[in-house]
Amino acid sequence: MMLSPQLHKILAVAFFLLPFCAQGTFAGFLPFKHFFGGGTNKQQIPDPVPVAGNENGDTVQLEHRISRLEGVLRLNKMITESGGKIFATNGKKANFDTTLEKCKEAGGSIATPRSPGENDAILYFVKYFNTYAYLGIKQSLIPGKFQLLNGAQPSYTNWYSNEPSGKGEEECVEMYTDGTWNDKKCNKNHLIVCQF
Ligand code: MMA
Ligand code: CA
Repeated sequence: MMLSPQLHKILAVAFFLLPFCAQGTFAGFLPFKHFFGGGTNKQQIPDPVPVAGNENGDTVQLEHRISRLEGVLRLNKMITESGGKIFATNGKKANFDTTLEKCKEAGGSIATPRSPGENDAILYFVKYFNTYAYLGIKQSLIPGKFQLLNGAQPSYTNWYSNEPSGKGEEECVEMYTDGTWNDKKCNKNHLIVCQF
Protein backbone atom coordinates (compact mmCIF):
# COMPACT_ATOMS: atom_id res chain seq x y z
CA MET A 1 0.00 0.00 0.00
CA MET A 2 1.18 3.53 -0.79
CA LEU A 3 2.04 5.76 2.17
CA SER A 4 -0.56 8.49 2.51
CA PRO A 5 0.80 12.04 2.02
CA GLN A 6 -0.11 12.77 5.65
CA LEU A 7 1.92 9.85 7.01
CA HIS A 8 4.76 10.74 4.67
CA LYS A 9 4.74 14.26 6.12
CA ILE A 10 4.74 13.09 9.72
CA LEU A 11 7.53 10.58 9.06
CA ALA A 12 9.60 13.32 7.39
CA VAL A 13 9.17 15.55 10.45
CA ALA A 14 9.97 12.67 12.79
CA PHE A 15 13.20 11.77 10.95
CA PHE A 16 14.18 15.46 10.79
CA LEU A 17 13.78 15.77 14.55
CA LEU A 18 15.41 12.43 15.40
CA PRO A 19 19.10 13.45 15.72
CA PHE A 20 18.06 16.29 17.93
CA CYS A 21 16.11 13.87 20.18
CA ALA A 22 19.02 11.49 20.46
CA GLN A 23 21.27 14.38 21.50
CA GLY A 24 18.95 15.47 24.28
CA THR A 25 20.87 18.72 24.65
CA PHE A 26 17.98 21.16 24.43
CA ALA A 27 17.01 21.50 28.05
CA GLY A 28 13.26 21.68 28.39
CA PHE A 29 12.67 21.31 24.68
CA LEU A 30 12.66 17.54 24.77
CA PRO A 31 11.56 16.26 28.12
CA PHE A 32 10.92 12.77 26.73
CA LYS A 33 14.20 11.01 25.96
CA HIS A 34 12.62 7.78 27.21
CA PHE A 35 10.37 7.84 24.14
CA PHE A 36 13.34 7.23 21.90
CA GLY A 37 15.90 5.67 24.20
CA GLY A 38 14.23 2.28 24.71
CA GLY A 39 12.83 3.19 28.12
CA THR A 40 11.85 0.43 30.52
CA ASN A 41 8.20 1.28 31.16
CA LYS A 42 6.89 1.18 27.61
CA GLN A 43 3.14 1.45 27.60
CA GLN A 44 1.25 -0.64 25.08
CA ILE A 45 -1.51 1.35 23.44
CA PRO A 46 -3.72 -1.06 21.50
CA ASP A 47 -4.41 -0.34 17.84
CA PRO A 48 -8.02 -0.12 16.75
CA VAL A 49 -9.63 -3.48 15.97
CA PRO A 50 -7.95 -4.69 12.78
CA VAL A 51 -9.97 -5.27 9.63
CA ALA A 52 -8.24 -8.24 8.01
CA GLY A 53 -6.92 -7.74 4.47
CA ASN A 54 -8.93 -4.58 4.04
CA GLU A 55 -7.41 -1.39 2.57
CA ASN A 56 -9.85 0.80 4.53
CA GLY A 57 -8.84 -0.94 7.72
CA ASP A 58 -5.19 -0.20 6.93
CA THR A 59 -6.08 3.46 6.43
CA VAL A 60 -7.81 3.61 9.81
CA GLN A 61 -4.73 2.08 11.45
CA LEU A 62 -2.47 4.63 9.76
CA GLU A 63 -4.68 7.56 10.71
CA HIS A 64 -4.72 6.37 14.30
CA ARG A 65 -0.94 6.08 14.33
CA ILE A 66 -0.50 9.52 12.70
CA SER A 67 -2.80 11.23 15.17
CA ARG A 68 -0.87 9.67 18.07
CA LEU A 69 2.48 10.77 16.59
CA GLU A 70 1.09 14.27 16.04
CA GLY A 71 -0.07 14.26 19.66
CA VAL A 72 3.49 13.50 20.81
CA LEU A 73 5.02 16.21 18.63
CA ARG A 74 2.46 18.80 19.77
CA LEU A 75 2.70 17.85 23.44
CA ASN A 76 6.45 18.33 23.34
CA LYS A 77 6.19 21.55 21.31
CA MET A 78 8.42 20.13 18.59
CA ILE A 79 6.16 21.30 15.79
CA THR A 80 3.98 24.30 15.12
CA GLU A 81 1.18 24.30 12.57
CA SER A 82 -0.57 26.89 10.44
CA GLY A 83 -2.25 26.99 7.06
CA GLY A 84 -2.01 23.20 6.73
CA LYS A 85 1.77 23.37 7.06
CA ILE A 86 3.89 21.81 9.79
CA PHE A 87 6.98 23.78 10.84
CA ALA A 88 9.94 22.21 12.69
CA THR A 89 13.54 22.91 13.61
CA ASN A 90 16.40 20.60 14.56
CA GLY A 91 17.77 23.37 16.79
CA LYS A 92 20.87 23.68 14.60
CA LYS A 93 22.25 26.63 12.66
CA ALA A 94 23.40 26.94 9.06
CA ASN A 95 23.79 29.42 6.23
CA PHE A 96 21.03 29.80 3.63
CA ASP A 97 22.22 27.16 1.14
CA THR A 98 22.81 24.54 3.84
CA THR A 99 19.38 25.30 5.30
CA LEU A 100 17.81 24.59 1.89
CA GLU A 101 19.76 21.31 1.73
CA LYS A 102 18.89 20.17 5.25
CA CYS A 103 15.19 20.89 4.79
CA LYS A 104 15.16 19.08 1.45
CA GLU A 105 17.02 16.08 2.90
CA ALA A 106 14.33 15.87 5.56
CA GLY A 107 11.58 15.79 2.93
CA GLY A 108 10.50 19.40 3.46
CA SER A 109 11.55 22.87 2.37
CA ILE A 110 12.77 26.07 4.03
CA ALA A 111 10.09 27.83 6.09
CA THR A 112 8.24 30.35 3.93
CA PRO A 113 5.48 32.33 5.68
CA ARG A 114 2.40 33.15 3.59
CA SER A 115 0.30 34.71 6.36
CA PRO A 116 0.57 36.20 9.86
CA GLY A 117 -0.35 32.75 11.26
CA GLU A 118 2.49 31.04 9.40
CA ASN A 119 4.86 33.85 10.38
CA ASP A 120 3.95 33.26 14.07
CA ALA A 121 4.43 29.50 13.68
CA ILE A 122 8.03 30.14 12.53
CA LEU A 123 8.55 32.91 15.08
CA TYR A 124 7.86 30.40 17.87
CA PHE A 125 11.22 28.70 17.12
CA VAL A 126 13.09 31.96 16.50
CA LYS A 127 12.04 33.11 19.97
CA TYR A 128 12.63 29.75 21.65
CA PHE A 129 16.21 29.58 20.37
CA ASN A 130 16.64 33.37 20.39
CA THR A 131 18.22 33.02 16.93
CA TYR A 132 17.23 34.57 13.61
CA ALA A 133 16.12 32.19 10.84
CA TYR A 134 16.38 32.45 7.06
CA LEU A 135 13.10 32.35 5.14
CA GLY A 136 12.36 30.89 1.71
CA ILE A 137 12.36 34.30 0.06
CA LYS A 138 15.16 35.64 -2.14
CA GLN A 139 16.01 38.69 -4.13
CA SER A 140 14.86 38.51 -7.73
CA LEU A 141 16.93 39.60 -10.73
CA ILE A 142 15.74 43.10 -9.93
CA PRO A 143 17.87 44.40 -7.02
CA GLY A 144 15.78 45.15 -3.95
CA LYS A 145 12.82 43.13 -5.24
CA PHE A 146 12.08 39.84 -3.46
CA GLN A 147 10.29 36.68 -4.55
CA LEU A 148 9.47 33.18 -3.33
CA LEU A 149 11.93 30.45 -4.29
CA ASN A 150 9.57 29.30 -7.07
CA GLY A 151 9.74 32.79 -8.54
CA ALA A 152 6.24 33.79 -7.45
CA GLN A 153 5.46 37.19 -5.98
CA PRO A 154 4.91 36.98 -2.18
CA SER A 155 1.32 37.93 -1.28
CA TYR A 156 2.35 38.45 2.35
CA THR A 157 5.41 40.30 3.69
CA ASN A 158 6.42 41.49 7.16
CA TRP A 159 9.45 43.76 6.59
CA TYR A 160 10.98 45.67 9.50
CA SER A 161 10.66 49.40 8.94
CA ASN A 162 12.92 50.69 6.15
CA GLU A 163 13.67 47.14 4.94
CA PRO A 164 14.59 45.76 2.49
CA SER A 165 17.60 48.04 2.58
CA GLY A 166 20.37 46.04 0.86
CA LYS A 167 19.85 47.56 -2.60
CA GLY A 168 21.14 44.38 -4.22
CA GLU A 169 23.81 43.61 -1.63
CA GLU A 170 21.59 41.45 0.62
CA GLU A 171 19.99 38.58 -1.28
CA CYS A 172 18.45 36.57 1.56
CA VAL A 173 15.79 37.32 4.17
CA GLU A 174 16.10 36.73 7.91
CA MET A 175 13.38 36.78 10.57
CA TYR A 176 14.10 38.90 13.63
CA THR A 177 13.00 37.82 17.12
CA ASP A 178 9.93 40.07 16.85
CA GLY A 179 8.85 38.30 13.65
CA THR A 180 9.73 41.13 11.27
CA TRP A 181 11.97 40.55 8.24
CA ASN A 182 15.29 41.98 7.12
CA ASP A 183 17.13 41.42 3.86
CA LYS A 184 20.58 40.07 4.74
CA LYS A 185 23.62 38.38 3.23
CA CYS A 186 23.14 34.62 2.84
CA ASN A 187 26.26 33.50 4.72
CA LYS A 188 25.10 34.00 8.33
CA ASN A 189 24.61 31.10 10.75
CA HIS A 190 20.90 31.08 11.37
CA LEU A 191 18.40 28.66 12.91
CA ILE A 192 17.26 25.95 10.48
CA VAL A 193 13.45 26.04 10.31
CA CYS A 194 11.70 23.85 7.74
CA GLN A 195 8.14 23.37 6.59
CA PHE A 196 6.50 20.03 5.78
C1 MMA B 1 22.81 45.86 9.17
C2 MMA B 1 22.28 44.68 8.34
C3 MMA B 1 21.25 45.16 7.36
C4 MMA B 1 20.17 45.92 8.07
C5 MMA B 1 20.77 47.04 8.90
C6 MMA B 1 19.69 47.74 9.72
C7 MMA B 1 24.19 47.74 8.95
O1 MMA B 1 23.54 46.68 8.32
O2 MMA B 1 21.73 43.74 9.21
O3 MMA B 1 20.66 44.09 6.68
O4 MMA B 1 19.27 46.43 7.11
O5 MMA B 1 21.73 46.52 9.78
O6 MMA B 1 20.24 48.80 10.40
CA1 CA C 1 18.73 44.79 5.30
